[in-house]
Amino acid sequence: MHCSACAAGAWLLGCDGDPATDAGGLDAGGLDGRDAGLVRDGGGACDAAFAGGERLGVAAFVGEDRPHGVLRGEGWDARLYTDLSGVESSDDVVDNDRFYVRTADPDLIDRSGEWRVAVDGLVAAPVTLTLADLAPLTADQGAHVLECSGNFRESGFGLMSAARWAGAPLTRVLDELVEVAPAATGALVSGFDMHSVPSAGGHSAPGASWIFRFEELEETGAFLATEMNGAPLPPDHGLPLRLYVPGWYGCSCIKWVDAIRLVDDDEPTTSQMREFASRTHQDGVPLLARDYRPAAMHQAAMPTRIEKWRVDGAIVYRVLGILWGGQRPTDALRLVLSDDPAIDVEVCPPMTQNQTWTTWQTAWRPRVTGIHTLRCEIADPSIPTRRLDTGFYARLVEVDEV
Ligand SMILES: Nc1nc2c(c(=O)[nH]1)N[C@H]1C(S)=C(S)[C@@H](COP(=O)(O)O)O[C@H]1N2
Ligand SMILES: [Mo]
Repeated sequence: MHCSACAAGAWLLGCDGDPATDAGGLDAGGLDGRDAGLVRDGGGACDAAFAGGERLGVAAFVGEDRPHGVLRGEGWDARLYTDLSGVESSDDVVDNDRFYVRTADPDLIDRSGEWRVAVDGLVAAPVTLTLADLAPLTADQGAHVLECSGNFRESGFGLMSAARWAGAPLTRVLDELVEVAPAATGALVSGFDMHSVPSAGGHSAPGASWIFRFEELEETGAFLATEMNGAPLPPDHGLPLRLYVPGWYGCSCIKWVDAIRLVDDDEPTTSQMREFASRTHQDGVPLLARDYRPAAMHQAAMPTRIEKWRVDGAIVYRVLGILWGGQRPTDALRLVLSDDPAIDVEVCPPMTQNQTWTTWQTAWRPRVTGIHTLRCEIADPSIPTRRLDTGFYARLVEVDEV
């Protein structure tokens, strides 16, 4: 999809009438007839294998039945899953209405007065910050991908989205607006987290806070965000203020931030950190923040859409996907197939950054019909890929013709 129907730039996923998004390939049973017969260009530098071909439809992922794009549930259990099948370029961001939601705007929040962030703990004197205090430090922070550490296959891994953010770097906020005591080694950031409806089965515990060492704030460029895709934060995404930690899982990106406490090395982990310990790859459940590893996303990759094409009289599948997470760009992507030899994918255009996702595609000629498993590997042992190693992002697809 080159989405010429959309106005300039980056709103591809929110573009109404967008054929790829409308195809909803993740949920559709079998091939999507609505796209049959559509001739795509397939003549670009990176999709030359499909030049002159005919796109016959989209092959469905199997076992992914959660609806996309609608907010369901209440409070901590509210979820909106993003349909990732339309991502076609590393520049794509998800518009604010379709960005995934994990925990809806708390019904008990009070935004009637001026929003205040209480800063205390190891400081010369406690201060209260307002949005006006943060404004002079607020700047564009670029596009980033956010993923819930509890992402899962049945949702099409739809607890992941990318957006362009604006905010105030937390390091600068602490340097310029707070008199931090010399004993402090980090900051505990908390957000409003009271909902009248409890989480079913105690699945999510109340209390949203995370502790960051100063070095982590500096290295990640963590910022207090006030804008998402050029608009004020939507209520479900933290209006008026949320933390954003580039490269870390969503559980550390506290929404509705209302307090910051300066702490030292003896600070116990928060309930939120303990709740998410295994999902952020900790050893056991660390009791002290200093024993807690950065909640950084390892390099990951997965297919996001599989199209069936006819090219020169033969059936060829076009596998489109994304790469995200990690600490440095890689070109060592390999697509591992249950019934066919692995494919070394040429990432085109190459991956150049780890902030937001990178798209890739490859041609696949399955030898047999039926349900195939697809998963990605990074053929570079120096790059940590814990979730790829465990098969976390494997997807099943049904091939009806070869
Ligand atoms: N106050 C508060 N902040 C929170 C949460 C929460 O439940 N309460 N959930 C966290 C989790 S687990 C994730 S994945 C992200 C989701 O952000 P989003 O809903 O804007 O996508 O918010 C994080 N911040
Ligand atoms: Mo999450």
